[in-house]
Amino acid sequence: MTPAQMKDAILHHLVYTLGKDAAHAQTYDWRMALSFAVRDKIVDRWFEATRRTYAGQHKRVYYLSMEFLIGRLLKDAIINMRLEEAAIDALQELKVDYQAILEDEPDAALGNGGLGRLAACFMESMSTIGCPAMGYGIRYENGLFRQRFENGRQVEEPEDWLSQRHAWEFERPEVSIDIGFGGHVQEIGKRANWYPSEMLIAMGHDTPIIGWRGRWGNTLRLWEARPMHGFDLQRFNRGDYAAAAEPEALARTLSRVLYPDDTTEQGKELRLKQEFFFTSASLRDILRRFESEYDDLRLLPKKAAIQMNDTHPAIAGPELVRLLVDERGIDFEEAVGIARNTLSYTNHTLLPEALERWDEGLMGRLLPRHLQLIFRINELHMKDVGTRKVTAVDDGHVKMGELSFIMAHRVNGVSALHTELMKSTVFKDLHELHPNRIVNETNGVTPRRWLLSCNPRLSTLITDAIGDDWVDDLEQLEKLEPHIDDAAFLESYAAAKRQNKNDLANWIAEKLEVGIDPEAIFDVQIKRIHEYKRQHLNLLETIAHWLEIRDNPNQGWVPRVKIFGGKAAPGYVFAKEIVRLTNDVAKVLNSDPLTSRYLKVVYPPNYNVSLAEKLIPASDLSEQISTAGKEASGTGNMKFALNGALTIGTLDGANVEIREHVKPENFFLFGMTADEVMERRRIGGHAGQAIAADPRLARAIEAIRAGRFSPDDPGRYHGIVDNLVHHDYFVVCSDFTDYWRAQREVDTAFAAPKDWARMAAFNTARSGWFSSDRTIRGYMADVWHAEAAPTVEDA
Ligand code: 26V
Repeated sequence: MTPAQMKDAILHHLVYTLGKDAAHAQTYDWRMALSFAVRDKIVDRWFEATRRTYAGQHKRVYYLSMEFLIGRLLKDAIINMRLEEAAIDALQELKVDYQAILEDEPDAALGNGGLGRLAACFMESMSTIGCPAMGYGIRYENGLFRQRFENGRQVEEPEDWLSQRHAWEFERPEVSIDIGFGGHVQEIGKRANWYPSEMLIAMGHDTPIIGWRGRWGNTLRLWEARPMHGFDLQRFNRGDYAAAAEPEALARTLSRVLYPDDTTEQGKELRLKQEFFFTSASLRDILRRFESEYDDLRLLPKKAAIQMNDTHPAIAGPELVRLLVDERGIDFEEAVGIARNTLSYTNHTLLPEALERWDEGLMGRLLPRHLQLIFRINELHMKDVGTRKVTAVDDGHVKMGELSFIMAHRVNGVSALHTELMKSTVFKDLHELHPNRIVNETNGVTPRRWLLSCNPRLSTLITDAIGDDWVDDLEQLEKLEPHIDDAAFLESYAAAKRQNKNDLANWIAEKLEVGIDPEAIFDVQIKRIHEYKRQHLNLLETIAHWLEIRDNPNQGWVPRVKIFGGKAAPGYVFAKEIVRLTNDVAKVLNSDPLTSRYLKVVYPPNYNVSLAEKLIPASDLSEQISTAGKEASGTGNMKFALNGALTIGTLDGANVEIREHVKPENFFLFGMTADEVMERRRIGGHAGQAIAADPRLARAIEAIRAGRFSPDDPGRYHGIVDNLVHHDYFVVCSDFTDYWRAQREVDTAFAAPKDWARMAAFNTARSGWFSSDRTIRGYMADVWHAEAAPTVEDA
C-alpha cells in the first residue's frame, strides 16, 4: 500500500464510515478512520486463512481462556501488516499526529495479568506460524479496573473500554447460542434431559488476529451475554419501568465484569456462571463447525484440539460429555474417551488459595446434570486406574484441577521448575497414575509486540546488524554475539537504551511531576501486587539503602530510580497496604534533600499492557524476586531480558531457564531455592533470626514501625511489620541479606558502563528461545498434534 492509497482509504472511512468532514475530525475520528483502513487489509488475509483451513481440512486449535489481555491493537496490526511507513506518511500529509492517534486507543484489559497476557501472545504467535486456531473468551463490558491513587491509597474505577466504538470487532448476531442454568434433570435410560430454569444468549464478537507479514489470520471470538427475551413490554405499559428492564439487566451481568482477584478463589456463583457460559457457548460452536464438515464424532480428536487455559474452562470436560451423550446418543465411556483425547489443560499456579474448588451444593443447583456427570467421570476414573482414592470430588467440593487432569490427555506446566513441582506436589498422586500426561511448555512472549513494536531503536539496531529474520525466528538473535565485541555496536546499543530512558524520564516528569536522572539505574518491578512476588522485599532494600545513604550522603553513590507498577486485588488487604507504603516511601524519599539525587521511587498508577510497553525498553534492571517455588513462570522476566535489562532474581519459574540461556555471569542471582524455602519454613522464628542477624534489615523494619513514612499515623503499617516479624510465610526476611548483597553487586556492575552494556546486549542475544512462537510449536508437537497450514504470501 502506498502512502497515497493509505491517505485515500483513511479519508474514505472518515467520511463514509464515521460521517466526519476532515476539517472537523478529532483524534478519535482519525484513529477510527486509520483503524478501519488497516482493518480492510487484514480482512482479506483473514478470509484467505479461513478458506484454506476449510479447504485443507486442517486440524483446528481452540484456546479456551477466561482472559485475553490484548491491550491496544492498532499498532500491532499496522506493524504486522507492514503498513507503518504508509500510515506515517499519509498522516503527515493529513497533518495528524501518528503517536497521538496510537495513544488514543483504550487498552483492552480483558485479563488480570500473566495468564491473560500469555493467551494474547499465543493468539499472535498462532497467527504468525499459521496454526489454524480460534480463541474463545468473554467480552467483558468492563475490563480490569482502572487504578488511581488518593493520598497514596489505591482507588478502583470501572474500566469502560467499550464506551467508544471498538474498531476491531465484528458483531455476529447469527452466532447466538442459548445457555441454560438451574432446573432439573430427567433420566431416560442411559441419557438424560436437562430442563434449565433460566436461559440467556451468548452472542459472538469476532476480532481478527493477524500474524507477522499478514501471512495468516485467526479469530478471537468473545461472547457477550444477552437476555433471551427483550424487556417486558407488559410491565413497561403498566408503568413499572425498572422491573421491565430487570431481566435484561440480569442477563447482561454475566459478561459485565472481569473478576479482579486472581489470588483467592472465593467460589462466587456469578463466576461459575461466567465459566459455564463461555465454555458451553464455545463447545457448542466448535461442535456445530465440526459437524458441518464431518459426520463421525469419533474424528473429533483428530480435527480439533481444545486447550483449557487453567481450570476456568474446566467444566468443558463434563459439558462435552453431556453434549455427546445426552444430545448425540454416544455411549458414556466412549464420550469420555473422545472428550479426553480432544481436551488438554494448562496449570498456571500451585498456590493453594488460587486453586478452584466449587461447592457441590452450588454446582448441583446451577448445573445439576454436570454434577451427575462429574460423579460418573470420577467413578470411571477410579475404576480405570484401580484406585479408591477420591480425586475430583472431595469433602463436598468439586476440585477443578483434578477434574481437568482426569479429563485431559495432556496437562502442562509453564516452566521447567513449575512442571517438576506439579509432579511432586499438587498432582503427585495423579502423576503416578498417569506418568506420561504431564508435560512442560515453558512460556514465551511475542517478539513482534515486545521488541519490534515497543522498542524501535533496538529493533533497528538489530536489523542493521543481522537482518530482519529475527522477527519470526527469534533465536537468530544469537547472531548478535560476535557484534558484542565490537565497540561501535555496543556504543549504539547503549545509546538506544539511553534514548529510551530519556523518553521515559520526560514522560515521568510530565505525568507524575517527578524529575529523574536518566543516568541512574532504572530498576523496575512491574506485576500484580502480591505477597509471593515480594514487592515488600524490594521496599525494605530501598529503605535500608536510603538510610545508608543518609548516614554518609557524600560517598558517591550509584544513582538509582526504583520504578514500581501494579494493581492490588480490591479485596486483598495486605497488597493494598503495600501499594500505600510504596507511595508513602516515594513521598519521603523523593523530597529528602540529602538523598534524592541518589535514590528516587516512582509508582505510575494504572499499570497495564501499554505502560509495560513504555517501561520495559527503558529498564536497566528487572526485579524477579518471588519466593522460590511460587511464581509458575513469569513472562515479564522474558520481556525485560529481551530488551536488554539485567535480571536480579531468585531461582523461580522461568528465571531458572533465563539464567541458563543468558549465562549465570549476566544474571544477578540471590536467595533460597524452592527446597531451601520449604526447609527454612520449618524453623520456628526464622524471621526473627534473620532480623537479629542483619542490622540493615532491622533498621529498615524499625523505620516503618516507627512511622517514618506515615508520621501523621505512625501505626499505619503495623500490620505489615507484624506479618514480617511473626509470620513471614514468603521468607522475605530470610532472603533479605542475600538480596542486599546482589543489589550492591548491581551498583558495582553499573558503575562500569561498557561491561554493563556487554551484559545487557548478551541478554538480548540469548533471549530468542523465549519467543512464544517456540512455545506454540511445542504445544503443536506435544499437546495438540497439529500442524501449520500453508500460509499466504507476504503482505
Ligand atoms: C485465578 C483466579 C482464581 C479464581 C478467581 C479469578 C482468577 C483469575 C485468574 C487466576 C489465575 C491465576 C494464575 C496466573 O495468572 N498465573 C500466572 O500465569 C502466568 C502465565 O503462565 C505465569 O507466567 C505466572 O507466573 C503465573 O502467576
